[in-house]
Order: sequence, then structure tokens, then C-alpha cells
Amino acid sequence: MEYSHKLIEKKWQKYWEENDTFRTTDNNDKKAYILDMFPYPSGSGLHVGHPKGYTATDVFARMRKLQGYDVLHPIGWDAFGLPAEQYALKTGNDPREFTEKNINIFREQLKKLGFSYDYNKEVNTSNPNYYKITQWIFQQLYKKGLAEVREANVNWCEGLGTVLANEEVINQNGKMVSDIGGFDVIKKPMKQWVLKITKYADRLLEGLKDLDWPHSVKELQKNWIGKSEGLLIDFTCENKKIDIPVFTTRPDTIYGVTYIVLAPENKLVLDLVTKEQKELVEEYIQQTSQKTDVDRQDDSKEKTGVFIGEYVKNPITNEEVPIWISDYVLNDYGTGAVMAVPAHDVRDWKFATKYNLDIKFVLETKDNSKAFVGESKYINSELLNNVTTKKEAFEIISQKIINIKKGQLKVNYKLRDWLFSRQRFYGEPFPVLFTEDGEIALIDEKDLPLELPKTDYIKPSNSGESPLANIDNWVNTEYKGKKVRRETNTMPQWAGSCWYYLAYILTTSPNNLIDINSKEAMDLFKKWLPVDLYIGGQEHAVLHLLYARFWHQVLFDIGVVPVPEPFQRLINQGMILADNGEKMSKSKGNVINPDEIIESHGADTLRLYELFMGPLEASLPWSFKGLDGARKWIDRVYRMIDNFESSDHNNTNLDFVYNDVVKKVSQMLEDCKFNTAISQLMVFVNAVYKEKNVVYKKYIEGFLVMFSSFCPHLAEELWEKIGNKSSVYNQSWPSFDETKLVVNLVTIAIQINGKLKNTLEVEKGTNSDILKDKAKELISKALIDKEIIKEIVVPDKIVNFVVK
Ligand code: ANZ
Repeated sequence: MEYSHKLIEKKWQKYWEENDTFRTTDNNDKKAYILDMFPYPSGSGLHVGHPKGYTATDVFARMRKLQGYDVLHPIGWDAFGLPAEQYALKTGNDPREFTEKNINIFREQLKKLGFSYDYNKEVNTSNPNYYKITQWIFQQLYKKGLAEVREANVNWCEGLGTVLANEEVINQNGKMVSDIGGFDVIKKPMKQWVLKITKYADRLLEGLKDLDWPHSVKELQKNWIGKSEGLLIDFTCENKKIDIPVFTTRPDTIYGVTYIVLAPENKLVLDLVTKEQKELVEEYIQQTSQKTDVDRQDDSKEKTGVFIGEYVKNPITNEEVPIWISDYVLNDYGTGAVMAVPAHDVRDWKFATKYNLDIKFVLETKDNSKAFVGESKYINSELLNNVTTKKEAFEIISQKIINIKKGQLKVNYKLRDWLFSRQRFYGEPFPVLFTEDGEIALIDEKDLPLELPKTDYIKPSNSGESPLANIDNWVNTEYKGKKVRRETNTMPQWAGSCWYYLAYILTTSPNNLIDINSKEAMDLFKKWLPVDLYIGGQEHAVLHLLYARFWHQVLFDIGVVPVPEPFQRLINQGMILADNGEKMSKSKGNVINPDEIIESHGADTLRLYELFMGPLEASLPWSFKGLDGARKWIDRVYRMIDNFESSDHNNTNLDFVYNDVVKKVSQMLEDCKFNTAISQLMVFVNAVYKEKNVVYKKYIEGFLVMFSSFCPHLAEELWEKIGNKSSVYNQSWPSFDETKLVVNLVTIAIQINGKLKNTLEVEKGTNSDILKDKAKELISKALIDKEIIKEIVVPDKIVNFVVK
């Protein structure tokens, strides 16, 4: 017999809505803030991948609620963005309407999945009430000197008509392309807002230590920040009286320097170059400007460069070495100049062998036909000969260089400041003004938000600026009696997602937020922060999570939030792939629409199936067979309640299984091991089916409470069916009785030809096959060379092997 998911799911969704069942409470000391990465409400609706993470957080949030916590489990919309703008451009519609429509579709879809979101707390990053605070936070960054307009060599994407952050550019076969759309990206100087995230590099690294995050994500963030500790060393060109600072992490190899290399764009190059070499050098600089950083760092490519005619003195050896330029040295890392040690650096080796430059080994190696990059004994290094560790050599030589005033310790980061302007319409306007004398002024707090102007038709401006540049009466205006010009760029989509987890806390009804900088806000932040569990895709390992942490740390420093890190525990859910293991995509036509599954199998089945597929973190292929299997089991649960009478009398048969299952499920959910927790629920159901008609009511109820976190609709229905009135969501998570877990062990005698060889402790009722296997394993030595002719098993008592 099957149950009608359509009737039941509608019924309970209506009940929850009418009873405001999931409203956030503030009754307890214990709190749980369970967060999903909020979706971008695209035109194509919810993808079947979304419910995987969303169900995981939902199960966890429901468990916490049933355990007596105050739970904050909200959802909202990362609503600004390029697709809506492009749609608007194509159709002449307003991106706001388009976005609103999509949000309504998404919300309906989420409701159909029965998530326990508190929709009173819904936020939308494109709502003026929301971006008022985004703008306020930007102003705080500005006031703290962390935002400035800078002429920067930016990543210009012609295809998208905008500048992109480094984080939004990827390397595709040695070419820089946009991560959205895969359009070509080139370097181009432009005036842009940048946020000085580099000032927080150390804090961002330090903060990772105490977070309960996947190791891989921490590593990605670490590498992205890319801290390296080294030395700045001055090499002096005596002819020109110019000091050239280089950054090196290997000052211990200074005796092996045979030339130095400057980035072609290094400003010193034109002062250093000799007349004879000038033409060649200028030609090379010109060539370099057409290359991308990705190309320049590609180690498989042949190295190129030009000698610039001058020499510098090695400050330790006083040797004269030639100065070269080459594009393998980047201008915006370190000092844009390196001391080259071809014997111990692979790139330098390639360059030196190509141009026939000296190679001098200063570390012992057996094979001097290639660069040696490991550690060994130092040679040809006056101060270091006989030193064997890099660390010691680093210290000795650094001290020497510092003493002779030729250098200083220096920490460098790969992290770059964050390019924060986009030439787009559909984003947050910057709450700033440019006065006629070129000054930057902030719009007063009381005049926020600065709203996006209404316009009939968005079109790109001819000058490569944002479409906002077309709206003359918006751009050129007056403020406090002065003529001013507005910023026409808008903020990147990251801005809204940098603080949305704070926005939920501030929200009293959809898109109504209290002042972020108030005592009331602080009290709420103290209650709810940090986020206890954050689940989302691995694709956000660097960008979103780094940007959000940066803003959070700034807000912490100015006393707006009470804790230094926003997200205490993070889990990346795996993807749901097509049944052949490929990524689902519209173009491949292999996308599965959750609406159809809800229609055919029910939301409870979809929820259960997606968590039962395998570990949450794994990417796994979709299987209709698996989906059917999930539904079959749910039907079995339904029949279990239907067929079995429940009684207040406990016949004790299920004592062990029930308590064991409660214990295991509770721990597994704590560890977010959802698939194995479901297996345990199955163990209980199987045990019930072995019973004769009557089951202890308390056990059935405990089961339903646990089951309700996975399959809330059916759980509510069955809860009602066994005679309860109020929602299963008002119950308590079941506890287990440890004493019932021990009585169930029995000792088995293991015999060979009737003689006792050993004993074995097992759970009562362990089946014969398992007993035989365990027994054989235990006395395997005694069975070697023996032929077993008969195996006698008396469950719970004896295993006897009759041998020849
Ligand atoms: C001499 C040397 C000897 C180096 C040796 C390495 C090995 P990370 O860890 O990435 O910071 N370098 C410095 N600035 C550079 C630039 N603008 N473009 C390209 N390369 C640059 O690496 C620092 C090392 O990268 C520095 O240490 C420098 O080469 C190079 F056996 O100096 B080394």
C-alpha cells in the first residue's frame, strides 16, 4: 500500500504556514544558527542539486529544535547579478521585476520541499532596505582607509563589458578568461575602487586556525593568501648609483647569484638601460604588454629576456653580475625584481641555460645537470660552509645583510587588493560623490540608501562605463548646495553576500532590518553569532568565504559584531551529477527538475533520497532506481504505522535496537553523517517488522521524531495517525537508555570437535553466518590444515566445528 504524498504534503505545508511553526524563537540559552548558502534566483528555477545541502541543514536544524535549542534557519536571495541585467538588456524589461518573479518561483519550490525556514527572516540583497546597510558597511571601510580609488591594472573583460576581480578570472589553457561565460580577459589600466583586503592578510590566515572547516578549504584559502617570509636585499648599480631591491625567500643562496632580473615594467628599467641596449629593451617591454600573467608564469613556455647593459654588485660577495629583464618576473609581486640563482631555481636555470649565463652551485648535489632545489650542505658560501639547514643559513645571512644595511626582513602575500568596481547597472550604487575639485565625499548616513535610479531602458554606455553613466540627471546632481558627480560603477555581487548572515539576524519581517549599528543589533548578534553550521558548495571555498570573513573582521574591529569569525563550522556538499556521472547542464539536456520529482515521488522521498545517496561531501550520480528505493522504504514506514498496533506496554523485544538506533542516529547527525543515520532508521523499521503486531508506543514515537527531520510531512501525518494532537515538531528528540545497550551481549563458546577453544562476545540474536565467520577468524590458527566437515551453530550459545 502506498500513501498519497500529494495530499499529505500539501496538508502539512499549509499547517506549518498557518501555525507559523518555524518562527525563530528566543526562549533558551542554547542556540543553533544553521545556514545555507543563499541562492541566486536565476530564471531556470531550483536545480536538483540545491535540495541536497538544503535538506542537510534542514535535518540538522530540525534536530536542534527538537533538542530544545533556539534555532535560526533562514533563507534569502542573492538577487543582484549579471543574468538579470542581461535579460533586461535583451528584453527591455526591468531587472527588478524579472528578479522578483524568479524569487517567487524559488520560494514556492522551497516551500514544496518542506524546509523549516523562517520566511519572516527572508532577505533580498537588491532590496533598498538591504543595500542601505551594504552601503553603510562600504562607508565604514572607506572611513577606516580600507577603500580607495586607484589607477589599477585591471582585468578587463570585453565580453562582459566589465572589470573582474582576480578571483573571477580563471586560467583556461594558458589564457585568462572570465569564470562566468569564459570570455577573454586582458590587463588594462583603469580608475577603480579597491578594498584593501591585503591589510587583513595575516588576520585572515590566523583566523583559519580555530575554524571547524574542511582541511581542503583551509588550504585553498591559505594558498590564496600565499604568505611568504623572506628578505628585501639591495643590489647596487654603482655606475648609475641606483639601488635595486629584490625580494627573495632564499637569501641563503646569495653566493650563487649570477645575474639579476627585473620585470620589464619595473620603473627602474628605463633609468638603468644603456644607450646601446635601449632599442632592444623597449621592444621587449612592448611585447610583454601583450602577454597575460598566466602566460608569463607558465613554466612550460620557453623563457625570454634582454640584457640591459648594466651590472650590479652582490652585497655579500661584491661580485659584479649582469642585469636582465624578463617577463617571468612579475611587476606586482615583491619588488618586481629577483636575484637569480640558476643552480637552485628551476626558472632561473631555464633562463641561464638559454642565454648562457653562469651557473654556480652553492649547495652540494650529485647531479649538476639540473637545478637542485632541496636542502644539503652549503658549499662555495663563505659564511655558510658547513651549515646544513636552510633555516640556520637563512638566519645567518639575513643577519649579515641587515647588519651591513643592505636589506631587511619582509613578508609578502600573493593576495591582491580586491577590485570592487563593476561597470554594471544591476548592483549596489556606491554611496559616494565626487566634488568639482576632485574630492571624494560620503553621502550622509541619514540619506542612505542611495537607490538605483528607475530607468526605462538599460543600455551599455559608449564610453565603456556602467549603464548608469547614461542617466545624466542622476549622475550629475547637487548635494548640500554643491555640484557633484556620482560614481557610475556599482559594487560586485559579492558585496551583498558578504554580510547576509548578519542581515537575517537583523530582519524582523521580510526585508525589514533593524539598524546594524545599534545596541539592539549587538544583543541579537551576541545571541546568534557565530553561525554554527554552514553548508554550501566547494566553489565558494575562496571568494565568498574570504570576502565575507574580511568584512566580518572589519566589522569586529569597529565593534559592530561581537565575535571575530563568522562561520564556525563549514561543510561542502558534493554535487548531484547526471546518471552517467557527467555534470548536469542545460546544454546537455540532462538536468533533473525537482518539481517533477516532488510530483511523482513526493518531497519526503526526494529529501530522503538525496541524503541517502552517500556521504554529504561526495559528488554522486543521480539514480531513479535509488529514488524508487527511497520511496519504497517510506511506504514501508507508512505501512508499519498502519499495520502495527502500539501499546503502552513494553514487551522489551525492541529495547536494544531502539536505544542503539537512537544513540547512533543522534551521534551520526551530530557528525553530519546523514546517509548512515538513515541506515540506522532502517534497522529499527526492520526490527519492528519482525515483531508480532504490537509495538511499544514510546519507541514508535521516538522513531517518528527522528524520522520527522528527514521526512517531515509523512512524520506529521503518522504522528497524528497514532493519536497525537500537536505537531511532531513540538516534541523532544528521543533519549536513549544506556543500560539497555549492555544487557544484550551474550558469550558464545567456540569449539573444535566439542572442545572449547575460545569465547566470543556478540550481540544477542547475531545470525549464524556472522557467528561462524567471527568464530573462524578468532581460531583461524587452530583451523589451519584442518578440513571442516560440519559446522554446528546454536545461536546465542555455541559454534562447534567438526574437523578431520
Ligand atoms: C632567489 C631564489 C633562489 C629564489 C632560489 C627562489 C629559489 P614565493 O614563495 O612565491 O614568495 N620572486 C620574487 N619576486 C618575484 C616576482 N616578482 N616574479 C617572479 N618571481 C619572483 O617565492 C619567492 C621567490 O620567487 C623569490 O625567491 C624569488 O626567487 C622569486 F633557489 O630569490 B627567489
